[in-house]
Amino acid sequence: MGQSEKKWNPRPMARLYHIAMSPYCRKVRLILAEKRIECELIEERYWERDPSFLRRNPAAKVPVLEIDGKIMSESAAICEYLEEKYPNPALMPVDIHQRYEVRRLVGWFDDKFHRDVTSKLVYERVTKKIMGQGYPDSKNVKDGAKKIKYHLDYIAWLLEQRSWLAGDMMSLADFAAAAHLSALDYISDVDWHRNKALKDWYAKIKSRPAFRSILADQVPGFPQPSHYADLDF
Ligand SMILES: N[C@@H](CCC(=O)N[C@@H](CS)C(=O)NCC(=O)O)C(=O)O
Repeated sequence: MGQSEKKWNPRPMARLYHIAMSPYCRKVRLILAEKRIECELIEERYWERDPSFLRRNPAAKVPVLEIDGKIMSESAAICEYLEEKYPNPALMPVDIHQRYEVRRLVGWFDDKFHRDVTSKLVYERVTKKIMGQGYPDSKNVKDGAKKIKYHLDYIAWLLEQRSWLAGDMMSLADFAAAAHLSALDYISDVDWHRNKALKDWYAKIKSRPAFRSILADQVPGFPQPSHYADLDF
C-alpha cells in the first residue's frame, strides 16, 4: 500500500458495536474521541441476537469494543481500560479520593440515573419503537419526566461546588453524565433552563470536538430537533 493510500484510508484502530441512542455506547464513543482513537461504528441491533454478536458478548449487550486485538464489553471496564492504556488526555484524577468520586458518579449515572430516567424516557419513547415493541408506557414516561428534575438539581448542586462533576478536572464522570443527557436531549427531554450552572457545564462539554460524532447522529423515525446539535442551544 502506497503512502498516499494510507493517508486517505487509515485503518481504524478500533471497532465499536453500538446503537446510537445507548448512553453506554455514547460514553465509550466520547472517551474514544477524547483520546483521539479512530473508531469504526457498527450498528448492532442487539435484540436481533445475531450469533456473531452473542459470540462477541454472551451477555448480549452493547457496547462491544474491538481494540488492541481484544473484544471488550461493559462500558465502565472499557473506559477504565482506555484510560490506563491511553492516558493522554487524562480523564481520571491522580488523587485516590477524587478517583473514588469519579467512579461513584459514573456508577450513579449508569445505574441510578439510568434506572430513574434514561430507561423511562429514551427506552420507552425510542428504543421500544425501534425494536417493534409497541407504544411507550405512559406511567414510565411520567415517572421519568418527574425524576429527571431531581437529577438535574443534583448535577447543578455538584456544579455549584466544583467546575466539573467530580472535581476540578473533566473526567469520566462528566462523559458518563453527558452520554445520558445527550440521548435525552435528542428527544428534547432535558430542561436546560432549569439551572444556569447545568447549562453552562453541558455547553462546555458539548462544544468539545469529541462530541461531534454524537451531535451528527440521526435516528431513523426520530428527526433530530434543531437545538440538539446547536452549540447555542
Ligand atoms: N452495564 C452495561 C450495560 C449495557 C446495556 O445495558 N446496554 C443496553 C443498551 S443501552 C443493552 O445492550 N441491552 C440489552 C439487554 O439488556 O439485553 C454497560 O455499562 O456496558
